[in-house]
Amino acid sequence: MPPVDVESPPVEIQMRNLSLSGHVGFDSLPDQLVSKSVQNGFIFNIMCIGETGLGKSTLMDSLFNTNFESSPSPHTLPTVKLKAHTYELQESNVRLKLTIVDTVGYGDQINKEDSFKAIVDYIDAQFENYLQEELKIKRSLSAYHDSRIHVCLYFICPTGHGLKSIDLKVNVIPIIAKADTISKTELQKFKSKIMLELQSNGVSIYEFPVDDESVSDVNTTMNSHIPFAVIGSTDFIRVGNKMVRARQYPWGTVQVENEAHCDFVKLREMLIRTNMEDMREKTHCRHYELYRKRRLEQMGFSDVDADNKPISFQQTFETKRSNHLQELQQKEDEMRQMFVVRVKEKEAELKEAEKDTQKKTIQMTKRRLKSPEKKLEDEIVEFNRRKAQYQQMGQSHHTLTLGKSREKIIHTSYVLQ
Ligand SMILES: Nc1nc2c(ncn2[C@@H]2O[C@H](COP(=O)(O)OP(=O)(O)OP(=O)(O)O)[C@@H](O)[C@H]2O)c(=O)[nH]1
Ligand SMILES: [Mg+2]
Repeated sequence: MPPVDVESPPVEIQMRNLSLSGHVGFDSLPDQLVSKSVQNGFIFNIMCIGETGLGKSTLMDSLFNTNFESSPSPHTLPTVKLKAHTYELQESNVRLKLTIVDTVGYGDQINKEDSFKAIVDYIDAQFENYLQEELKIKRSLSAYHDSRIHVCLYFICPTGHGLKSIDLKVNVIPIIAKADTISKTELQKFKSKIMLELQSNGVSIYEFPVDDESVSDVNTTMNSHIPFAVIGSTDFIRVGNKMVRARQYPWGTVQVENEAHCDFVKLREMLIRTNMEDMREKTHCRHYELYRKRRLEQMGFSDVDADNKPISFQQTFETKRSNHLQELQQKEDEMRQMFVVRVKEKEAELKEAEKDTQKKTIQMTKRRLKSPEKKLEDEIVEFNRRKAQYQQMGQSHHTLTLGKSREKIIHTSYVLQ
């Protein structure tokens, strides 16, 4: 397929304000949007970070006024494990697919750095899954179960000290857990101390938005109450004619939803009733956007070229493709050259070996030839010796015939045989 020409001709765009002379109907768009959203249902994902037994599960039960039936975690895990549970909830006609991610065993390890890494990896993995879905040619984002973390509740122990410098690329809301274990005067000091520590550790926390007029007042007030000091409970007591969540002690009762007792209501108001949609939006438009940008840049994509001129996806792709082909060609050339060198080396080795073999064969043949030659030489020597002896004997025989004893002649002829 020929490349698509991405440069469009300049078009002059004119804007004019017109008034309508009758009802058209597009004023129903917000209603259409609401109806569609309600039909699709909503997704909200909460991550709870906090030490074992800090009241995370109890708070979730209290926030959503249900029983998620979670079981307590062991204290002895070698590493932090992340467990996600998804629940389908319904209130009026609105369906909510809620996922609660628990950091099982958090804070129980000696090496706290590793436990933090598991959390960051989990958060990134959810962003990555979404990105992969988005990059598919055949996307099904409407049916996709979005598991990106919309809010991370960071549970702080009221007796703890020294906050870790967590750098999470999600909306973080710090909360003081089990706030019934801290006195009123201590609590204020503790809150300021935490805010200072978070600031000095460079932890960026989620702030309730103040740009929307309808919620700017309440959100501004609420921002000043962070970190919320909360209490959770699965027990109920009767107050008047109502059953309310409470914790009972020998000296009295704390009510979870009593604003004089703790900030639970403030948290629920901010987290669920006022800013849930803002957290969903910020997750997508801010945190995910940053992740996506970083990942696409890692993959080598960019909106501008080296001269800062806009560059299309297709151009980037073509450049990457030709670079890749060039690299492949270079590798192939290198391999070919290497092959030639290796063949030459082998040839030389073979020649050397051949020479060696030839030498050895000649030596062996020589050795083989040498033995009959030696034999022949020996025989010649022997023959010559005998010949000389015989000649000598001939002479002595002549002498003998001239008068030597018979016995001697016989002896000589014996030697000659
Ligand atoms: N004092 C006090 N105790 C609480 C509060 N919330 C929970 N607890 C108690 O703390 C204990 C642990 O509560 P969980 O909600 O299971 O704590 P968790 O953080 O989910 O614990 P793991 O999941 O095991 O890490 C239980 O005995 C709760 O009753 C609270 O606000 N104040
Ligand atoms: Mg729990």
